[in-house]
Amino acid sequence: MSPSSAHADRDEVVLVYPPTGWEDPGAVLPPLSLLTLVPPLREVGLRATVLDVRKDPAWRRTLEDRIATGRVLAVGISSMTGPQIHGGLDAARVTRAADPSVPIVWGGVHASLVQESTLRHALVDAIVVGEGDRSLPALACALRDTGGLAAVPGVGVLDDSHRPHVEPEPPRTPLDEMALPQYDAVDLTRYRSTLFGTPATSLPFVTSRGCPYRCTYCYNRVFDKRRWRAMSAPRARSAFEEIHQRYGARDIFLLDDEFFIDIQRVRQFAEEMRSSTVEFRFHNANCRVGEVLRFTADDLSSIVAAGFRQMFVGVESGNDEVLDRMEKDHTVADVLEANRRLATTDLVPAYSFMAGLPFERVDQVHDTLHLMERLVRDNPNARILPLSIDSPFPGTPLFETCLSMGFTAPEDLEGWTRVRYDRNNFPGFTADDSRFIEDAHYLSGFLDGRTFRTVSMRFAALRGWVGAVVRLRARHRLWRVRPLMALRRWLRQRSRAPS
Ligand code: B12
Repeated sequence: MSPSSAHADRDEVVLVYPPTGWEDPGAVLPPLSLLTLVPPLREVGLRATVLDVRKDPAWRRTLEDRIATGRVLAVGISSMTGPQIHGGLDAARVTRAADPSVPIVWGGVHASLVQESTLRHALVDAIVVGEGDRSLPALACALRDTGGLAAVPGVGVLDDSHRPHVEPEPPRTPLDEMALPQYDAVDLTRYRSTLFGTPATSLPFVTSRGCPYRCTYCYNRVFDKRRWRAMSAPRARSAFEEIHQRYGARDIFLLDDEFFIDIQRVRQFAEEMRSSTVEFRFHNANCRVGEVLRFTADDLSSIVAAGFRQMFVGVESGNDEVLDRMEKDHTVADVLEANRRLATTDLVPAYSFMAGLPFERVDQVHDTLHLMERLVRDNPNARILPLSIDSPFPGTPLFETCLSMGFTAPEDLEGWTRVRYDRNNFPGFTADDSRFIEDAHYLSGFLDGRTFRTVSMRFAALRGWVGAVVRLRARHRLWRVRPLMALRRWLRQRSRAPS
């Protein structure tokens, strides 16, 4: 559809967060992407309703009811690449059926990275590319005042000749000038998330956006174009104090792509937080290996004193050749050294890894599992996140490599729903190698003997024991026979077989 008449009588935007395909019961974070967009919409006199499909079993009815009021200017859908698009399409279908005159706007990382095929889908009227904080209110005002979306910064539409047209993005708002996310736009009592072992009352927050580094697989190469901007330390402190005052939260789940880029800001932040009257705890801040090595012993102590608990450290591979091709700018020796330094502190490093890159050999995946075991051995505090299986994102150098090595990109939005993060996406591997990578994804979830998520929760009671076996095999690279995986496949087959 193409909206054409102004809607001065409409004043509401409905924002939908579809299931991500990775919902552990009791471990779902409030949808920060959308809660962030509520205040800027309010600032221009509009109302925003946030509909989190993961937490509202009656979401279809809620969406239909909102649309039936006749006040909805647009329905906005957020999506990452992969299974989340599927739920986004469901919400778009409900919207279209309820009132075909309500424009459907897609935003978030997928629409920003894969613009053309998103725009060409019949259930997409417009996309917002990059951050929505300025573009979405501008888009909604344009719909209200003119009914058209022709020249809204950061907004893409199909032009009259059916060609995609995307207006350049507006300048990004300095983070110190942004309002707090509107957390109570959802029912916070429904989010007692213990995702990654974080306390259930944690609220998610970002103090910076983007990242200047060059990892060849990362969405940031396109989304933030390697730019990084951050809230000042004093503003971060006042934001956290405001969060505590309004919502009572002291546990913060930090979602910055990389929190520690500016060491001066880190030092100032630590200072600010130490003098705050509220004792905050910061969970899961992302940190590069190189940043850990840059910290002095004093830095590490002040980071702990500031309230940092578990940190995510992106290791990605246990093989230098692979790390080099990922342009990670660290080596396996750096990882071991960073781990040794972290072992002297109370910080809990949760290390993340990837596999299934098109140029990767299976023995290099063995190296990664080997390194996981070594990290836990050197630092019993260390936790291992389940190995992620690479999914190439358009616009990244890795995507080009994948194409040149036989990967065929999905042609349409439906095709992108089938990208998986627990299955090998690259056709160059043999069936055996693919199976090994998928097994490694599963088994790595047990490696630290504690495990974070459902990949292994079915065997939760056995995790200590299974973890010990997985560590032994990782250490000695004993992967030829994988009885746990054989058992798992057999059980799956049995449960699928007709009785
Ligand atoms: C939290 C998070 C999650 C949560 C889900 C979110 C939630 N609320 O529960 C969980 C942990 C479940 C999750 C899962 C996954 N995630 Co995730 N996640 C994140 C993370 C760390 C933060 C998201 C966030 O809140 N950012 C802060 C907000 C303010 O920024 P934002 O989301 O970009 O939103 C802005 C714009 O995008 C835009 N916008 C967003 N939505 C909309 C909607 C409309 C209508 C408009 C107009 C604008 C708009 O406006 C917002 C404000 O400016 C990001 C990385 C990051 N730092 O952003 C990765 C990230 C989004 N995740 C990613 C991925 C790939 C995944 C997975 C799909 C795979 C994986 N291995 O992790 C899984 C799902 C697994 C599966 N299906 O098998 C990728 C997405 C890449 C892509 N091409 O889409 C990211 C970028 C991480 C990365 N570096 O690769 N994730």
